[in-house]
Amino acid sequence: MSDPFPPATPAATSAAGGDASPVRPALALLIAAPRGFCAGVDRAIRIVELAIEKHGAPVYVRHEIVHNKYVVDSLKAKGAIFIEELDEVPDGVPVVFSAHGVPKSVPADAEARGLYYLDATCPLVSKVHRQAERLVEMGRHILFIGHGGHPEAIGTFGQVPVGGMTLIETAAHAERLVPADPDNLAFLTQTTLSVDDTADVIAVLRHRFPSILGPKGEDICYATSNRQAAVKAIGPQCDAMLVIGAPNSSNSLRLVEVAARGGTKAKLIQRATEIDFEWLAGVRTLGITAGASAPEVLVREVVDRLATRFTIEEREVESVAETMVFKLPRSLEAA
Ligand code: 0CH
Ligand code: SF4
Repeated sequence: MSDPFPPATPAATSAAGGDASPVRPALALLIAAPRGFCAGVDRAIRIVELAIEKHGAPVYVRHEIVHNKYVVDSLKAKGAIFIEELDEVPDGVPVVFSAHGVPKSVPADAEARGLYYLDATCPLVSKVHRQAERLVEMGRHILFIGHGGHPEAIGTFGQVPVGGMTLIETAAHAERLVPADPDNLAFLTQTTLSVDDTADVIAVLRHRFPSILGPKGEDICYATSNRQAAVKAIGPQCDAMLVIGAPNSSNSLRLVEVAARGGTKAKLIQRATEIDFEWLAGVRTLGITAGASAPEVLVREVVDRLATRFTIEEREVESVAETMVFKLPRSLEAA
């Protein structure tokens, strides 16, 4: 493995007459870019903040606005209250739906109750919802490639009538699927999947069901694929990789997998306090990245804690520049 940085000089300080500070070993940090917040996460968090500014606290949020405890706790401190189901929202209080999207029944129930709601579903998730509707109108049965139980999968299933969609989680599952009408299929995907695994599943589906309709590639979003590409770009130069993100964050977990499959041992951590220094023994070059729901402040926190034990040299490696920004809902534009 090549060392991308010159040998570090010991961090020992020598105040007049020398001092006994311990020598900190060298650690090169390769920090992936892009990493961290995507346009959909930025927008979703902003919607909650603006809703609180405009309507006053409390504002209810259905499900974690994005899968990150630090973000959720910061919004709680500003006046957000997080709940899982709409029936936990009192009458007369605004409610925001999370970035992952909701089944159609959720806004319908809110309207039935006369609740004011704001939908923070990422526009790229909403786009998949609209595709699902169109495919159902065309009479196609949809195979949804995604993770069972994930809120995005639940939200997308909730766009079509019961029985109109089948979940496919793996290529092996796609191999053994026996659809009722193999000539009348379509597929869609979750936005935060592994690019490589999803390509395998789609290859099986296209081979087995040549008339299947689907997006050109898949529905994995730009942010998910860019973050995975950035990990692939630095992985071979790293002895280990830390991914900052939450255990329930699909896109963050995929970054750990991508690094590990590339041969770099990788660990998901939520905060700097979770750094395992024993695990870092012998590591000279450490990769760092963050899932789309992890704020940059947590990356800095991790680097700062590493700097208490190592002589750090950090370098950001950008594999692609991101410029995506999503518009806010009209009702909040002037807030
Ligand atoms: O990666 P998942 O979908 O679990 O969600 P997250 O960690 O909250 O990241 C933001 C993506 C939200 C919807 O695509
Ligand atoms: Fe949107 Fe992709 Fe970000 Fe999800 S990860 S919020 S789909 S941009």
